[in-house]
Amino acid sequence: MPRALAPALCLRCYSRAILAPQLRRFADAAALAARERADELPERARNKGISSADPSPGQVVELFGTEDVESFPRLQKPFVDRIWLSAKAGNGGSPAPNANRRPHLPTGPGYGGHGGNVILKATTQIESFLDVPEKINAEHGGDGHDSSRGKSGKDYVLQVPLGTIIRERVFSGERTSEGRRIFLPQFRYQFLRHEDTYIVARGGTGGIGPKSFKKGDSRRPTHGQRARLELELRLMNDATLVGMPNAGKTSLLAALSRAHTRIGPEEFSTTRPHVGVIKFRDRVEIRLCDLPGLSEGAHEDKLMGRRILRHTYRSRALAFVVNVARGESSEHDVLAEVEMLREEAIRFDPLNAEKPWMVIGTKCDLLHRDPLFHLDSLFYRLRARYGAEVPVVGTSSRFGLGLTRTVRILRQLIYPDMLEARPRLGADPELQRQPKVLHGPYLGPLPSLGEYADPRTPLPAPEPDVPKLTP
Ligand SMILES: Nc1nc2c(ncn2[C@@H]2O[C@H](COP(=O)(O)OP(=O)(O)OP(=O)(O)O)[C@@H](O)[C@H]2O)c(=O)[nH]1
Ligand SMILES: [Mg+2]
Repeated sequence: MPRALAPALCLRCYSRAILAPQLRRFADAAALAARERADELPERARNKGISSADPSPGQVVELFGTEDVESFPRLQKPFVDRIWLSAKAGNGGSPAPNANRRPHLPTGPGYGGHGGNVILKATTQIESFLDVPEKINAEHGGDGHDSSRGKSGKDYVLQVPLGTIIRERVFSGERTSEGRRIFLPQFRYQFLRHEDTYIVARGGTGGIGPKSFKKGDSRRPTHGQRARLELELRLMNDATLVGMPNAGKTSLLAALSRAHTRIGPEEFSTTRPHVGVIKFRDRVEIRLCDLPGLSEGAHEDKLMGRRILRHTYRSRALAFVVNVARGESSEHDVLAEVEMLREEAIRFDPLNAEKPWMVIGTKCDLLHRDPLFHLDSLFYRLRARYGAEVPVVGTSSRFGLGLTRTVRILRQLIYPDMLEARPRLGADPELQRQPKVLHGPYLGPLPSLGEYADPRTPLPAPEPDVPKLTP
């Protein structure tokens, strides 16, 4: 045997002896899985309550529609958007007893240090009040001692997410039947910019010793302020997806942006709001917020409706998401569902009535006539009812249909005056020949010159100079 063939033969032996049995095992496993999948269909049909051997087309659609490759169950990070906390600023320090202050001792023991303030600071780095402590105490000012002035206490700076509203809980003067005081919240401030700060409790001033001044205006140290606060987070976003449970909101957000969380066939798979960012090539950004599902009565906090709707407060447009592939067994009309959702949003906050809105029909990939029928009827009935054209888009998050149109409409709703981002136009000789888009010498007629538009027409000779009359 020639030497060069030896390794090749060895490889063939190896593949026969070791690889072939392994491949056979793989093939057997694949065949078994395929057989199991084929057996599964009647099982799923039975679970859905379909008993006959030949299900109707509607039932088939429903059956295949729920068949799913679900996302891996993702942990949704706990989210806290409303808390109560008590803040206490530091007290002022006492001066050293009987200390003397002289002109050559301007910062001597006659002074106590000032107490630290409690300051809230907005940041984009955190998203909720999860790690905010319930009690905050700033440092007290130090007492004056020996020959030195008391040290001022350090400020306590608490970072809170952007979109936080600060309310102070003020004693209303009334008590409950058990004698507990009733506090009512009063608005103080809201954070809309990164690194914005607000002092919620001021530290006390340090005391001045009794013999500090000859005129005797000594001062006792004062106490730091105490504040009972209520912090509420209303997320910063440009548009919100509002819809019933299982309408496909999270799938849509995941298809449109990089935000990704639990998507599942069960209702209320989303338990907290998520914000995804859509970035355009001209650096415009749209923050889209996905909310948990809403149901009728949400404005009365049914199924935590008010706590969900609070995040629509800062959005500039609302997108109502409805599942248009609802098959034959749909209980509700699509238009009724859209109107119910809008009504709930408006009842929660009347400002929502003035926001531009659109309707997004989801799951249009399901092979059924219903998506088209529902979308069509929605568009015409909305137009008849509201006079203006309400944008209605059909989408499929699973197959990426209608997403560009959705994004374009959202952008038009949020930034109606801004030009739309268009791909750059290729070099077109026709374009280059028009005035104002010249890239080379322009040789055509210039319309502004009127009858001398053609450059070959000689311009008229200048008027002969008229001799000036001398006085
Ligand atoms: N066929 C199809 N199924 C979809 C589409 N979008 C979502 N689904 C399915 O619909 C189900 C619900 O999707 P989600 O995105 O979790 O719906 P949701 O509105 O966020 O639901 P909640 O968070 O519970 O309110 C999941 O089983 C998805 O796989 C789609 O475009 N086509
Ligand atoms: Mg969801």
